[in-house]
Amino acid sequence: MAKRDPFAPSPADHFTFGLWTVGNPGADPFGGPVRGKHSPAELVHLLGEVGGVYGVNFHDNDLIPIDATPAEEAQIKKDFKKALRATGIKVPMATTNLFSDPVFKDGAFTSNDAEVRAYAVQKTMNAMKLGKEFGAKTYVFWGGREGTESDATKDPVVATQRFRECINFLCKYSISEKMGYKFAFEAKPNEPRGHIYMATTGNYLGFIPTLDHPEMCGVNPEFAHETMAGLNFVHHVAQALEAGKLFHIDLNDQEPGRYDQDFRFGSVNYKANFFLAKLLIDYKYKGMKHFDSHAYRQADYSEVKAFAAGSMRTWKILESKVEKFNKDRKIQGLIKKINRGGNTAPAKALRKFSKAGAKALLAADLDRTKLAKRPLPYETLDQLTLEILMGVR
Ligand code: GLT
Ligand code: MN
Ligand code: MN
Repeated sequence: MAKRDPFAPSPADHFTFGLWTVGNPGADPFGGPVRGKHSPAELVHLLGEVGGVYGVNFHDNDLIPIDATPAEEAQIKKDFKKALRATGIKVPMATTNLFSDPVFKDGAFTSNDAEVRAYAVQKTMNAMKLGKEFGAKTYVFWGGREGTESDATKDPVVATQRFRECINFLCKYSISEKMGYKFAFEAKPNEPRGHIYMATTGNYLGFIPTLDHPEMCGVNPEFAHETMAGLNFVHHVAQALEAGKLFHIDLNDQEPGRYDQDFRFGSVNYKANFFLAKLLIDYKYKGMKHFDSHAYRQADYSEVKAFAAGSMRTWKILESKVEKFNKDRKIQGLIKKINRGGNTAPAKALRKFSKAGAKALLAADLDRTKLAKRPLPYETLDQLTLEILMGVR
């Protein structure tokens, strides 16, 4: 019997792709499409052929072109449903395209034109209905056009208030229609706007508590987005996770300081993606792992399949490395050693404030010279991590 591939993905891994990811035709700002366009149903079959995929996500207009006739819409939905049935692939997430059409050239929910804002909300309401038709539970908001090139053009405080007004309305719409959506906000520092308002996941974590329904709102961080700005993505995800707000995640890769690359997951930053996998595994993240990336412009559709398979395989490989790291006695011994001092009286006093505890803490003998001399074997710890990643340990 052939040996089971330990890195083979399965639907239980909750890997998902977007119609816009595997269906990306390879256009960029300097050149047109290089791959022929596939229909939504064809893309579902492509994912079915890759194997192990749990779900496919879409923007309203990935599925139904913005100017489709009712007859065309009905046919597309019928074909898409048939492909989903044939492959067993689900639709866990949906979103709205609030960035491609010229109407959104100055933003959607933050546009200076109140009727453009109303149109953006109307388009989202229709897209939420479309998502529900296919069983989507998470609704993503990526405000790619919500920003400015020049701050002479828009008041940033007013923009935040407009954004809030639209989201509050849509939360209430989901509730009143019993849609049961969870909203997940996706930050990005720039591209396509010169400056996007909600630049980081942390911006959204600050914004969510100001909403009327914070309980149904969380975040959808994307690896490439914090990385573009030279920030540590893992730390952003950790803060969201700790706050119970990690509703969805976009996995891909990116070199800092470059254009929005959306490379295959794990293709650039092995180490950062290892620590991301470790974070999600250690803290038992149960949501979807969405690969928001596209194949190189040189790829044909057989290479697109290799790209999709590679994304999932890389996660599974990193998963096995996390297991190795967590079982490594030397590493775990060092981790135990560096997290020290927890059973001492001052540390205990710190855990819960009391007047007596504060008094005890003030009186505690904490010798800073001695504390500073305690060893921190971080060089060793990092080298051991590298050796696991390189497969020599
Ligand atoms: C677009 C963007 C992504 C978002 C998608 C959802 S659209 O491709 O670059 O990061 O997740 O709107
Ligand atoms: Mn991106
Ligand atoms: Mn994304």
